[in-house]
Amino acid sequence: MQIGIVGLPFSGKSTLFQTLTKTHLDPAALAKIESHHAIVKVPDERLDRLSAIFSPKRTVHASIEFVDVVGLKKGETGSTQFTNNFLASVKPNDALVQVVRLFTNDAVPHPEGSIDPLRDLATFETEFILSDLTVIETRIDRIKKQLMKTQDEHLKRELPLLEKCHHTLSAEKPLRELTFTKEDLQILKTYQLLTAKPMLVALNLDESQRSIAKTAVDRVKATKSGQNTRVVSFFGKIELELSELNDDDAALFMQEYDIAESALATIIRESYALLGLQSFFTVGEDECRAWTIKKGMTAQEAAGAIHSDFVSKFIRAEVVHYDHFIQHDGSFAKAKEAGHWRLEGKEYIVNDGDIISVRHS
Ligand SMILES: Nc1nc2c(ncn2[C@@H]2O[C@H](COP(=O)(O)OP(=O)(O)OP(=O)(O)O)[C@@H](O)[C@H]2O)c(=O)[nH]1
Ligand SMILES: [Mg+2]
Repeated sequence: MQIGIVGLPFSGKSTLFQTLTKTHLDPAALAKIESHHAIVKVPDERLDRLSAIFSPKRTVHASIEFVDVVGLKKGETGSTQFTNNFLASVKPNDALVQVVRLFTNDAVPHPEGSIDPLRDLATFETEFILSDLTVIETRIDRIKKQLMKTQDEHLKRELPLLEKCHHTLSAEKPLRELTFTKEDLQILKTYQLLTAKPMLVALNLDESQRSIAKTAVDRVKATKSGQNTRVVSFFGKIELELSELNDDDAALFMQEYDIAESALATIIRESYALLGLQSFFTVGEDECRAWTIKKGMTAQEAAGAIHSDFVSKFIRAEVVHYDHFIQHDGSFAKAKEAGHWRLEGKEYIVNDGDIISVRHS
């Protein structure tokens, strides 16, 4: 799972990237033209607790890759230029975090000359819609030509889908506002359409703007519809300081600044929700581990996340939910006695927090 951090120049992308990934980029690295990648452990208190119970040799958290997407340039007219290079680096991401600037800082002026989050969001939307329109129009032309030669069933199914997308984009709406079937998504995936990517809008505020945070979030939310967009706010500068502290100092710091949850935790949680992800666990003396899967996956598909061989060799899954396991003192025997230990088949839909052991041939 890869999440791209995008936003106008000087909006705080690299600040957020360093906060999330707890990496430090020196000025030379920041000035580089390639995007920065880092893999982040997904914090999960449940896994920490399981690990305390089993004392395994290894504890493995789920992970997400974040990318600080660079490449937006200032054009000759002074406005930001969305180069093909930049758009190409956005494409491989599964979801986007768009950093939008609300903080003021005279040392780094906003590239458009003023703070206006709705305008900045609209700028991105327009550019991404234009890029998707080009991809879709080219594809529609090609399909129409091919259909004059052959009556390919697959192409016949694809055409109305692309026409539906074209219609939406022509009305200046992003594709993430549409609902697609699983099959549609499979077809669209190959085109890596920018406006189809789930998006988390992250408003970057100054510590002194605390009182306007909620209004700012609500104002952006009012312009966004659909389940594939979420909006949060964060305090870029102090969050970066927070991420550099050890756990004890961080707790004190959060108390002092009245921060309920770190940006890292908020953004990972929201990204999980946006991407329809959830975790299940495997436990034992060797390893306690959290695995990331899509919501709605069956036990057989989930087993495939552990090992691709498990899909064909799957027999049954032993399942106890984390909550039941903890309620029964972290004992499988007690959970079983209370009727919370189940043997499930291939079609069982896995729940967030299930502890699973796969029986396979
Ligand atoms: N006052 C204030 N300054 C911030 C905040 N977030 C970032 N900055 C400053 O703004 C400048 C740009 O931040 P970056 O994180 O490098 O922004 P960026 O979006 O990666 O910028 P480019 O990669 O150049 O497009 C830096 O000098 C930061 O210290 C914030 O929340 N408050
Ligand atoms: Mg940067």
